[in-house]
Parts: sequence; structure tokens; C-alpha cells
Amino acid sequence: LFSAVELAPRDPILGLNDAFNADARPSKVNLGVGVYTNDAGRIPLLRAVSEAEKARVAAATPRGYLPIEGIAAYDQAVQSMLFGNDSALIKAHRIVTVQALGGTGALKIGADFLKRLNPSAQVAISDPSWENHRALFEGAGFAVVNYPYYESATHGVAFDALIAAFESYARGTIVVLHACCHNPTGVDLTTEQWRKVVEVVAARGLVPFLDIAYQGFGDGIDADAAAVRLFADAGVSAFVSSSFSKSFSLYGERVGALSIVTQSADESKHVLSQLKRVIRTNYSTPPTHGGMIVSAILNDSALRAMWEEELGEMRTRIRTMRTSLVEKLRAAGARRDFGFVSAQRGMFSYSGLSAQQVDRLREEFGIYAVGTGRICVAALNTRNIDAVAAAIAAVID
Ligand code: PLP
Ligand code: TYF
Repeated sequence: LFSAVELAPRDPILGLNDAFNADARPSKVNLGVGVYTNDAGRIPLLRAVSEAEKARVAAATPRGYLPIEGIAAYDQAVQSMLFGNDSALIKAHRIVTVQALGGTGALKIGADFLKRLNPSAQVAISDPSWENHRALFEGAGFAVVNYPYYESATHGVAFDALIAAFESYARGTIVVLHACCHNPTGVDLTTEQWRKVVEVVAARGLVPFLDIAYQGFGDGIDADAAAVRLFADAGVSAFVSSSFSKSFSLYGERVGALSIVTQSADESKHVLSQLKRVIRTNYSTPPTHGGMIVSAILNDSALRAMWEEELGEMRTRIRTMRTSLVEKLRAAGARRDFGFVSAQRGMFSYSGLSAQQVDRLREEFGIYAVGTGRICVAALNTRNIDAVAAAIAAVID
């Protein structure tokens, strides 16, 4: 049965973790995978999460099956976070939200549903994008192309080329957009550019699929949802996959959601019934723990305030690490100006390092980064940043 099974390629990012774990050097630094670690180098357990968990254990709640679409209070909290408390679309029942197994699970449910709706559509993802975008949509049976996005010469967005690509797509083409904190580049569109994208998407009849995995890591919870809300204001039918993996530091609990903007309350009912069918035939119902914890925090004013403060601390720490890295590279005599790193948003930076330079960082200094030059700025801390800056300065000479 298995004699002809080929070895599948490793995930280029998750595969780095194995190599990192096997490295015996005590000074090693993992800037590969997108995980936030605190100044002590550990994945934090947020205080708000810990409080909510204590309350949950004390209440000794039974663990029955959840509804297929997940916890109602969770789904509502997701909608408010994405679309705003006063969203007219929420009031008009034009948003359908289902709990999902992380942002990845949300993308998968959305992709499977889209495949039933429009099997011959093409999917366009940014060049570059999170590698799993291509794999997920190809896995769901779609042909996937890239639209121009990152321009290395300017460390910015090739915006005219992006718009030209969108204008060339057939109606119904699914365009996957990073709503904030672009992975892997850290380079986002400006509000003006988003307005233009919304206009072109609406005019050309494209299907926007917004992926928001880092809400709160860029400029704040509401500011980071600006793109989602611009699409909502335009009344375009849209998909939004969201994740609490990073913002609640609950990576392994798999807490995310898929939200779909429809044209009417009636459409919403039909769409929800189809999403439930997709979920039922994948994993039946979502898990309880992560959803219960996030829902408890988002729906309690004291816990919510505590969480927002902790999220703010994570955001501020990342930004401090960005400016600190720029300064330390300058002080280390780096021949390039890395000022662009402070303007980037979220966990990542496309550092401009070549694959060979990334190899040297790993081999000579025990510093792990993705071969594309992506570094996870959220893994820098006051203990490792001097060594990282010195090593980068050394390999670019
Ligand atoms: N989308 C993007 C752009 C991501 O970077 C990630 C990162 O993990 C995800 C989706 C998936 O999130 P999750 O870990 O919640 O599945
Ligand atoms: O890009 C990252 O590092 C995170 C984590 O298949 C991740 O989004 C990476 C690869 C993958 C799943 C999650």
C-alpha cells in the first residue's frame, strides 16, 4: 500500500523548528517561526487567560458538544472585534461567523465552501505570501497565482502592479489579502491604497478573502481592522479568516473564526447552513476550551481591559525591538541602512538578507531565520538582540 509513497517536502518554517531544537549551542536564537516570545524568551501565558482558566476550572463545566458553528457569544465577539461594535452589517444580520480551528481552519472552511460555490475560480495570493495560503487553496482544488506585492528595491508595495493585476482578473477571482501585519514582509498597504483596492475589487466583481491573523499587533485592535471595515462599508460580499493564536498567545488551542459578509439576512441563513455542512464533514464541531476562554475574556469588561493592556504590551515591545535593532545595526557598523525595519508592522520583517546570509547566520552564529530573509522580530529580546545585530552586521559585510 505504501511502497510508492513519496516523501513530502517539509514545511519550510515549521521544519526550521526541528533544526533549532536539535542545535546544542546555548546561544542559539530562533527568529524563524512566527511566535511572540516575551523579554525572557518565553511564550507568555497572558494574565487574562490565566484568570479565565481559573474561573473555568472552578466552575467545573461539563464538556458536551458545541454547536457546529461554535459558541454563540464567541462568534458575536469576533464580529464586534472585526467589524466594530456599531457595525450596521451586524445589526442587519449580514455577517455569518463560525468558530474555526485557528486561522488555518478558517481558511480551509472558506476554501472548501468557495470550491462548492465557484469551482472554476482562480485564487490570487500576494507575492510573497504565507506559504500555507497556496497549499490550502491548491489543496481545496483551486489554481493559485501570485499578484505583485513586495518590491525589494523600495522595501515597499508594488502598488501600481498590484492594481493592474487585479484589473486583469476575471470576475469571481478570489483575492487573498493580508488585512494587517503582512506575513512575511511586514509591509502593509496604506489606508488610501486600501480604498483603491476596495474600489477595484468591487468594480471588477472579485471575491475578497481577508486574512487577519495579527489584529492588535500593528497599530491597535480597531486600527488593524481598518481594511476589513472598508470592505464592509463598501457592502461587498467578502470572506474574513481571523485568528486569536497570536493576540491571546493561545497557539496550540486553535482558536479562530471564519466570517462571511452577505447581501441580506436571508443569504446569511443559507450561507450558514452550507458552512455547517462543510464543518460537519471535516471535524463535526469545534473544540471547547480556547473558544470558552476567549469568549469569557472578550465578554467581561475587567478581563477584556486586562487583555487589551497585555496585547498593547506585546505590540509596544515588538516596536521597541524594531527600533532597537535598527540602532544596534547602525552601531555595529552595518553597511546598509535598516531604517525600513521600524516602519514595518507585526511580527515579521523582510530583512533583505540573502539565502546565503541566512545560512551563515545559522551555521556560524546559531541564529535561525527563514531562507527568504524573513525574521521574526517578536522573538528578539534585550538578551539576544546585541548578538543578533552583531551577527547580521558580520554576514552582510
Ligand atoms: N494567516 C496568516 C497570514 C498567518 O501568518 C498565520 C499564522 O499562523 C495564519 C493565518 C494561521 O493562524 P493559526 O495559527 O491561528 O492557524
Ligand atoms: O508564518 C509563521 O511563522 C506562522 C506560523 O505551516 C506557521 O504563521 C508557519 C507555518 C505553518 C503554520 C504556521
